[in-house]
Amino acid sequence: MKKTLMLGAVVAAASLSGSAAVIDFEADAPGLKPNGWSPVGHPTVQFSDTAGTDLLVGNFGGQGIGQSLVVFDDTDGSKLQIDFTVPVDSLSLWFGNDDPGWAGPTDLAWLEIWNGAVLLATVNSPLNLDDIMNQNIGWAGQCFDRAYFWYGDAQGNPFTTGPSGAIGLIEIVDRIEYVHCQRVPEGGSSLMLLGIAGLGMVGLGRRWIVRS
Ligand SMILES: [Ca+2]
Ligand SMILES: [Ca+2]
Ligand SMILES: [Ca+2]
Repeated sequence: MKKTLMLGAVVAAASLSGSAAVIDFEADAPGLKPNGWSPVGHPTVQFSDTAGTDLLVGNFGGQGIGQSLVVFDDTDGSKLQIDFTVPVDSLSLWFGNDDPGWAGPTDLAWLEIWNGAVLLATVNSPLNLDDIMNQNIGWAGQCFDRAYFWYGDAQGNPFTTGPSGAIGLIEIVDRIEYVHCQRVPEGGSSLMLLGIAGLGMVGLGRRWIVRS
């Protein structure tokens, strides 16, 4: 019970201050995870595999940073779906398993940002193809409640195995940082500010009129 209360306090503090929370998977039991799974200490974040139920926490050496989250497998076109039950306005994550034996120079890491049914942004990053987790990708700007991360070709198609000999690259992510959206000031402070600004403009207008 005490632990639950403490977690609640940490989450509330993060939402109020806007400080970044970090998911590093070190406190999570290794093994398969169901879709909709939340890591220890982050009850407002839910991970899902968009094809099948193949999320797994484990230690993959330099492909992660200690324990990391993997989206298997290399043939089903999986993306990692991240849902935020409390909206965020900033997200970044580190990615690994950029194995040069299974990817080429035109392949990219992709990140899509959604708020409800609205696609806010699509960003991508080249892979440095050294099979080491030493790159990250992210986006910040306005509140959102869902993101997708995946490895794909230059057009964003996720990897599958097909007759063309398409390759597979399994997503491994770690050090996921997010910031809850800042709360709107209470008590109509925004309206008051608008009102003050409006009065100022009226004042300027009057001065103009007097001078002319
Ligand atoms: Ca980790
Ligand atoms: Ca999958
Ligand atoms: Ca790398």
